[in-house]
Amino acid sequence: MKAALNTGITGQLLEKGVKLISGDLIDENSLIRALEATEAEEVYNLGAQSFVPASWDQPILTGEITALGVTRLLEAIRIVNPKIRFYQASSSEMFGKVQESPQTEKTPFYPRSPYGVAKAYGHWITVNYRESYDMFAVSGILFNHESPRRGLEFVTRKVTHGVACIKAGLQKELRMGNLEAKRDWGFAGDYVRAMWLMLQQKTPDDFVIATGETHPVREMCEIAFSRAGMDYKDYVVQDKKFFRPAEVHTLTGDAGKARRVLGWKPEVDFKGLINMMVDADIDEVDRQVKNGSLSPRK
Ligand code: G4F
Repeated sequence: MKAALNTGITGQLLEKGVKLISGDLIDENSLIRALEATEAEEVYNLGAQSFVPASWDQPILTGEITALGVTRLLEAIRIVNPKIRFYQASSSEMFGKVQESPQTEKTPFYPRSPYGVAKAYGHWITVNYRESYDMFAVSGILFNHESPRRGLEFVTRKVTHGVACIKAGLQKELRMGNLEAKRDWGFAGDYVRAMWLMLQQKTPDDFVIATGETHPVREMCEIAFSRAGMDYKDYVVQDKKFFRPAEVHTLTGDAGKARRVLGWKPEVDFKGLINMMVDADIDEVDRQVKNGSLSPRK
């Protein structure tokens, strides 16, 4: 049985046959009950307070969920069935103020936000349970991964949805933060395949998952607006409100180990990814305008 622990927001686009079970990374007993009810063989922990700016507003909540939540889940596995294979969603945000480039599994962490610090804890507690209890527990150090299902607060989707809204006459401009920040962006579908591969190996290990290409936010805006026949310079406005107290300026991953050991490589390139997201948002906004749930400005 495929089961997803519903720790808050119910996804609108769940695959048929997936059963949602209520639970919370703050509530140990709910995790134990979910593992017992599903007789899970593999657990993928993608649960987190995952929006970096929110982690400065709610650093303690972020630590409770994104850091200690991992220990609660590992403890629940140890109690119910220590043979369960565990995947922890570690993050390139742990590299923060990067100590070398590109970043590999051996690059030291220097997180730049309460979120990054919490993820570093989650990463090391996973390593520690593997070494302390001989559990099959692995971390995927995933660089930014995006798709049309991305939340609207993250930069790629904010831009692609903004493009669709501007094209439909629903808004006139797009207010953004630091356009010079650079990220290594890949397609979430490719990255989920890597997560699954990690749990099918003979021995547990940690892997960087990335494309190895880095692009500035500005270039992402350029591609997204031009897909809809517009020039981003006519619509994008920088606003101090969206700058962060401490920025991660640039991230580039080296997924050489994943390529060698897992046979993994990404199939969607950067431009293909942004175009896919713009096309999906244009279709979705059109549909909402037609059914009256969104109306153009007079
Ligand atoms: O899309 P973002 O909010 O993603 P961020 O902070 O890199 O984190 C994402 O990827 C991580 C993997 O490395 C995950 F662990 C994490 O959970 C999340 O999924 O911002 C990307 C960059 C930043 O440098 C930000 O300053 O875009 C810059 N940016 C510029 N203007 C903006 C904006 N980000 C957002 N969200 N909104 C803006 O208006």
